[in-house]
Amino acid sequence: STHYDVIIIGLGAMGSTAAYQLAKKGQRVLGLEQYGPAHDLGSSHGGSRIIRQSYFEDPAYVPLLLRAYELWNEIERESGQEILTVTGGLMMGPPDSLTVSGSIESSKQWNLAYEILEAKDIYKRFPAFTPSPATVALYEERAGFVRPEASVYTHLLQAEKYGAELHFFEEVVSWEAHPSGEGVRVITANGVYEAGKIIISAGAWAPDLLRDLGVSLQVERHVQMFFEPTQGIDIFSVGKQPIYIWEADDYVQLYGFPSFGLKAEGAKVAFFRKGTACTPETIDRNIYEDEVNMMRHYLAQGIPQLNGRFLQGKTCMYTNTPDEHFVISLHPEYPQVAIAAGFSGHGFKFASVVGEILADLVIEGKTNHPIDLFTPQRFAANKIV
Ligand code: PYC
Repeated sequence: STHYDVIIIGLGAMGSTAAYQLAKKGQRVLGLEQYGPAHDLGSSHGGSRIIRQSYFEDPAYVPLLLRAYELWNEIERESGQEILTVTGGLMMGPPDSLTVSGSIESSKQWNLAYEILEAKDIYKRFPAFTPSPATVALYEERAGFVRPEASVYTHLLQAEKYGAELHFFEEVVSWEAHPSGEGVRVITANGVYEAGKIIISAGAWAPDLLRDLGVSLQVERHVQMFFEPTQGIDIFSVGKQPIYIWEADDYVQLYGFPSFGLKAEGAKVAFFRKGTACTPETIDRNIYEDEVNMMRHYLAQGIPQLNGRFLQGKTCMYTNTPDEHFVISLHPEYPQVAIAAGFSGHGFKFASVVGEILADLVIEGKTNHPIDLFTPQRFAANKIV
């Protein structure tokens, strides 16, 4: 049987970019995916994901974002496929909201260009928004969106061009790492595979595969909603409408996009966080009127022209860590195992650089990218801070 350098479990956002990076560097790669390429059952579908640099979650993400942009541009050049669209971005909310204050902090720390807009300036420049008088916004010119399905698909195609072997509709039953620190074995529904290293990038399916890691990963159900504008699509078009994260006066966070792609007669909007706990097996894929009405309640306040006909809702999963920071690391016990998990609803924009980091980790055993924030050991019991 073929002996691989690296087996990748899960070919979604992160597995696809890792497969691409590794194959390009000459590694013999086997990628295993339980569904088809760029499927819509996990966390990498719905046409668009926000990308931004003034990162309110933590300034430590900023250098990774700067590299992510470079790599998004690189895969676009290499493939001829458009993945990243820059639209500008508004981080809106009360001045003391994390959305606004955290974005300002990251911008200052990394010297990123930004503007602060008062409520009336927001409305003047971006008339889709009717913010309350207390609202302010950080406007960031380089924010925009990436196309998740196009990213996954393109990285997989390029990985295959560089020689990666990709198996779809092949579910992993179990994996084991040799206690010596060398070699792994993966058992699937179809066979047994051996390799020097393994990457576990299984998204919402990671909690089962990573039980021994000491990190509690909680999967959540979320809904991406598409609404038709009440007075024409023009003010929601790319070029006029930026991406936005809006923390309402009650500190509930929403986010949205200009009109694009799948439901081009409408625009996508969703709640950020506070989904309902689920597993990939139990997630309820139905969309309920009360959740659409909950969104309408916020649209009526802040984006009234988007409060038109409900066009479509699509469920999607977050896989949350307790502190909502990622897990990207070699396994604490097995150095031949790399993990990318718990992206907590804000990972996709990083997929390009996470692929590079995972390739570093399995080839070099380390990376020069700053990933200290993402160690699973931060959750270890009795950790001395
Ligand atoms: O990462 O920008 C983001 C985001 C917004 C909503 C969910 N994730």
